[in-house]
Amino acid sequence: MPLAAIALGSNLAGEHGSREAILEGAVNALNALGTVKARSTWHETDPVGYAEQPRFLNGAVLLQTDLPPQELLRGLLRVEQRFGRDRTHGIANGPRTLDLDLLLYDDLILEAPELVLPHPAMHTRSFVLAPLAEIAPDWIHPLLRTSVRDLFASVSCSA
Ligand code: PH2
Ligand code: MG
Ligand code: MG
Repeated sequence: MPLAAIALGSNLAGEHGSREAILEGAVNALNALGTVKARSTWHETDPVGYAEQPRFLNGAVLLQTDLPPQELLRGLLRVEQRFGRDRTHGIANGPRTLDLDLLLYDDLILEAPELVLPHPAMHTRSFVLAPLAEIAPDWIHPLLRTSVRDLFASVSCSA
């Protein structure tokens, strides 16, 4: 069965609880889309890009799933909505209760309008690679032909 790597992030507590409660709830909700095979610890991170926003709690999970990638993506968007994600207001890349990004899906390379795999920014972001390296250090990025461990080492050096 296919294995997907998913990044989680939250920097807005609210009616759905603290950032940690939201991420824990999201991990539980992911079990409706497949089986969570591994999960990282939560990492407190400074916002990257748009900087005038609260710090993030970031993590990663590995999900074994029967869903094809686009259906999995739709499932992730539904989980984001359930935890109060509102994409109709606010700043792009601004504060959010929950962000779920599909990073990798087996060794699939895909460029569809709604989904690009591997996630085009994953190899540049230590807030993605640090948790992912805890649970999938040997996963080879299918375009860069480099392990997650080595990608993380590269961004750590340049940071
Ligand atoms: N997500 C972003 C933009 N910047 N910074 C951190 N530290 N963590 C994130 O999850 C994050 C970010 C867009 O999705
Ligand atoms: Mg994101
Ligand atoms: Mg996202």
